[in-house]
Amino acid sequence: MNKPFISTNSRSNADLDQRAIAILRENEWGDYTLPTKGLYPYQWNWDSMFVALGFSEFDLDRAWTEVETLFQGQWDNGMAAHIVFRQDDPSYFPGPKIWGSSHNPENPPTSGCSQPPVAATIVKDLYEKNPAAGKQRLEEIFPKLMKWHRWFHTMRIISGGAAIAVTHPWESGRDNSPDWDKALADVDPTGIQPYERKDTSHVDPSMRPTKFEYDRYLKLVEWGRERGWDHANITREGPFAVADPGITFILMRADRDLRSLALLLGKESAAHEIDTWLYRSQHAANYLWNDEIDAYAARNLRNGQHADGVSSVSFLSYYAGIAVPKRDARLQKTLDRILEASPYSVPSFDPEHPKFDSCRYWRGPTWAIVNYLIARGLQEYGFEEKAKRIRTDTRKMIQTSGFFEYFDPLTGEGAGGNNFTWTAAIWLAWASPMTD
Ligand code: 9WN
Repeated sequence: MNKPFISTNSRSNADLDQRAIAILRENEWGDYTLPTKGLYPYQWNWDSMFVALGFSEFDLDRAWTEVETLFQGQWDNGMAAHIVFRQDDPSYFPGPKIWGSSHNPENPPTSGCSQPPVAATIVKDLYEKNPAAGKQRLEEIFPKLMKWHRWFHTMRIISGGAAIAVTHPWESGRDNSPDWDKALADVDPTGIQPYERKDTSHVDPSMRPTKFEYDRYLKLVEWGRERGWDHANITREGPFAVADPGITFILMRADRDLRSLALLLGKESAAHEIDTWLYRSQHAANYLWNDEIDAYAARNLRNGQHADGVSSVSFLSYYAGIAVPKRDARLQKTLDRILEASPYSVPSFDPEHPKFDSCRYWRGPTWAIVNYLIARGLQEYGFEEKAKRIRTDTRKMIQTSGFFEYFDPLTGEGAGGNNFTWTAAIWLAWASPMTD
């Protein structure tokens, strides 16, 4: 079991650069990369895209390959799944049999839901690093990205709406965030098959989701499987559909980047189609804004109820390209308050909220990947000091604790899995002084 630690002699930055490269290499599994050995033995969607960003610092060809292998699991309906299973590994639960998603026998089996679509933005980054080397690969990946974004805009929207729904907390990538608490409590887990968790044998259970949550995660998987993973039906009628500021903002940004790639490739009609998606952005942001907490917040699509706490993804509005002056003044105050309360920002959940838990996964800990996205948006909107603060915090956490999955925002202590690929990737691409 991984024990969190604070190292007493922090290593030099050059050592950390080398160690980060070694972690990417050690977690490589042929043409794809594991989030970390033991805890996560498959290819995860947004992990792989951050991994590609990390690889692009020293092996651009390998970075493109990571993107390409993820899309080997793409469904005919366009979905790029949250996990691609290439073998059945007993060290992770739930594996391919439980998901039961035989979407296309020619492709590797996958899970039945998706994950935050950072891919188009990262593909644009890879292309810009070396346009000549990337042009052909961009041509090939572009239609796949288009198909995936279209899937979100058709399968994860409830009629008349614009914000993107998640139909499983795993789809959000922020599994046990308090954002899902109320909607998840409405899921009745009666009748689920007995199961044995594997995650708690790798990581201290106090850092992981609870049994209450896992029962409901499993119920949602069984519900989807029994309906043959009919995504439109699951979004419309399933037991759980919550508009997610994380995916909504990440997709908005990815749509903008995909649009510029479309124009670069001379694909005018694709650019027009993307315009129709972007046209609804402001509407989606309005829907998510919660006046009571001065932040964007998740919203249960079954009853319109807002989450009542601030998650770090609220601050992805800048990354998404959403700016509403009056609202932003309030959002900035919220961010100031949270930065003030957490020495190692940005906590995944408001440290002044009663549900905050500094160690438990997405209920408080700071995640390097989310920091990178938030700071990227803040920087683009001229909030340079805050972007710098977030980057410095990320650097400090890695320097003192190592390449952990996530960090305690109050102490900087590392938690969850160790030798974590996306933390190493973010170090290489953004947090290391080498990138100054
Ligand atoms: C379920 C791999 C994934 C990340 C998610 C993170 C966690 C899985 C789990 O690990 O989720 O998808 O079993 O806990 O929440 O964001 O992609 O690193």
